[in-house]
Amino acid sequence: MRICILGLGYIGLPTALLFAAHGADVVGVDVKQNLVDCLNQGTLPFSEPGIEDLYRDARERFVAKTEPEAADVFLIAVPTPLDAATKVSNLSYVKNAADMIAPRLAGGNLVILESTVPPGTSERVVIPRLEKSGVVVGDFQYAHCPERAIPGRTLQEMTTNTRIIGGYDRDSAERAASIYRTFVTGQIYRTDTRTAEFVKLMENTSRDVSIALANEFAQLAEECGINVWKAITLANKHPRVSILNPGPGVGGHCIAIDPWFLTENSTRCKMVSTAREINDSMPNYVLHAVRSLLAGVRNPTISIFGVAYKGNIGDTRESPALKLIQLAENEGYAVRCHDPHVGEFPYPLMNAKDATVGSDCLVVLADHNCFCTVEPADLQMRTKFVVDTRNILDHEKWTKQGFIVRVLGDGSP
Ligand code: SAJ
Repeated sequence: MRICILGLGYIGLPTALLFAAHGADVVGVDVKQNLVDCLNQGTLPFSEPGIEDLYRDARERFVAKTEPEAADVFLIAVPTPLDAATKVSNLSYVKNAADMIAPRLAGGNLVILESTVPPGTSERVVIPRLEKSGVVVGDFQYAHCPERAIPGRTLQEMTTNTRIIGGYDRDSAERAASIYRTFVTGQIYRTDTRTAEFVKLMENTSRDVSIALANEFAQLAEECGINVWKAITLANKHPRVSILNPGPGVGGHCIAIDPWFLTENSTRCKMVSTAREINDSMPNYVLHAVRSLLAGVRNPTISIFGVAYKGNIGDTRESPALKLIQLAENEGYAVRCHDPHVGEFPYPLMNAKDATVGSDCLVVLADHNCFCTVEPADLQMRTKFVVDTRNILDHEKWTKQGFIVRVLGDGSP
């Protein structure tokens, strides 16, 4: 089987390597020439547990190119960004991928869309573009199979998670299922394309709303002088309650974006957009906590630990750190950043010592495990304030070293 995978990002590349390592001949396609060159020379563009070993297993059957080639199966895994100004999905990469496939499409081919899209996109946008080939759907097969793997555990989850396959027709769903079966050990559920598109968006929206609720609880708990972390632990003892963790906001390329895909055509829904607003406002709330600690400190400097959007990964897309840094700089603070997991970031990254020497407040944003073992005695800060937005530090240890520790939602006055 020959598979042509368009988009070699966080989803497309691992998917391509998994197919190749399980016996398919894979052409990975990306418009970025330097990414294609690097991959063909053996350099991976990002790290994920297990991906280097997988790449070694896949290499014989994987080649990267900038143009698609004729294949039995085409798989689209390109980004679907959100237009920040309009909060409407930008489908240009998906359209472009379909347009690139069309001239190579033949009867009997299967096209799979993995990219997350608003409901109806397969029928209204992707299939009509593919049909410009002169081959009509039915003569080629089509399925939407949204990816569900979590960054940091991508390979494991791509293999073991359940998959939803939305087939244009029964044959399309069966064929797509049999292809994923080459490496997926989780259950495979079949449905239609529009339902599959909707299900994917519901999943991420549900998580966004749950996090927003935790963030709202954190703010309410503070107003009541209650520690939200202790309260959540107790509430979660209930057999049917499972509250998530508050934090500095929701980042990443999925949960911070996908809910808008669900509501972009709706005139009446409120909860989804309210949750988005709550989560987007969390950096403001964190800054508020920093500001109350730093009142009276002249020319304050703050040190941000963890600019990745979440713990133990190096991905900074839509990270709450970006907004917090901008807000803090606009407030007149000098901001220094430290993140051992992140390679590239719009602001300079420093080691822990340089980021904290002479600083007035340490703000822990991403819950990297390595931050739990930072020794407060090693830090030479001017003013010993800490804002722990993830409740991950050993607060007793920090307090013993003279730090005033403020945990997001801890109810302290
Ligand atoms: N977060 C909290 N509190 C929590 C959990 C998460 O503040 O209790 C924050 C994280 O710090 C992060 C954001 O939410 O900033 C999102 O992180 P995440 O770990 O919840 O999810 P993602 O964005 O890394 O991956 C999600 C996953 N979706 C679901 O769990 C429903 C993953 O399965 C999807 O494949 C992925 O989106 C995607 O690509 O759509």
